Amino acid sequence: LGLGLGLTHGRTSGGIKDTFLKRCQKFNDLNCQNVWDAFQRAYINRDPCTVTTDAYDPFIEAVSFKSQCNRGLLWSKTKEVAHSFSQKRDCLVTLEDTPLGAILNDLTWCGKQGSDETFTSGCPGYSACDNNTVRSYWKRASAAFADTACGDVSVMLSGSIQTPFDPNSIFASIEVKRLRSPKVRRLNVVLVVEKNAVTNCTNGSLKNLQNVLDAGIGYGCKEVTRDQIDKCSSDPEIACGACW
Ligand code: ZNA
Repeated sequence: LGLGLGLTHGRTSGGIKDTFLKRCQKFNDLNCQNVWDAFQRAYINRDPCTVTTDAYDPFIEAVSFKSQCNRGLLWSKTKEVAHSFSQKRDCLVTLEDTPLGAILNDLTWCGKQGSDETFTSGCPGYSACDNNTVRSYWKRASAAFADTACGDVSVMLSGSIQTPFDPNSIFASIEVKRLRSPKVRRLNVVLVVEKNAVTNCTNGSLKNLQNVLDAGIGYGCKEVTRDQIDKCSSDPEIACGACW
């Protein structure tokens, strides 16, 4: 029994810590051991359904942001296309292109009461409980990212669903509320339309988006095909301003 548990421990916590440190070290200005310690303190020895967004404050502070004037790209239900664009072009930057997002993207983690380990399996699902270890993290990191946005902000939303501006999304419930005029001048919606598109920029949920925007923030919406986005991703000769 002792041997079995010891082995599991070595594999699980060693695995995520290694990944975390490797990703962290790509950002030269970070003290990654301190960053890992601050991260762990948020959820270690806690029930994985009782981790609040505030628990990550020390970690967020340990990893500061550069402000993203005119380059901030938010996304909701468009993770793959948003990252395929932002990873190839410098003109737009998502949370996952910054340390806070890059270090934890696609990882699952949680703690357990009475244990000092980090687990990567057996964690509650993303929507299993409110104060979920992973979702609280993305809420907190998204808030920090939205706070650094300024000038023109872009958001990629999906034209393949009936409600591109989903009130339950982190984009709607957290990020939009933190965009404030006059620091943020304008929000440009890129509505990604593929062959299976079910809606366009006249969508009712997008009216709701305009209505909740802070007064003074301009609004625009463009329907852009996936092909157009891919073409701009792969052709650096096309100026970003001419992509859509
Ligand atoms: N990198 C991430 O994994 C991640 C990033 C997860 C959640 C949020 N974010 C931030 S907030 C990101 O940088 C965007 O700017 C914002 C997107 O959040 P959203 O508006 O809630 O968008 P979404 O597409 O509904 O969810 C975002 C991601 O969360 C998804 O791609 C999944 O990885 C995850 N997710 C959402 N709902 C579930 C889920 N995973 C499992 N089960 C779910 N029900």
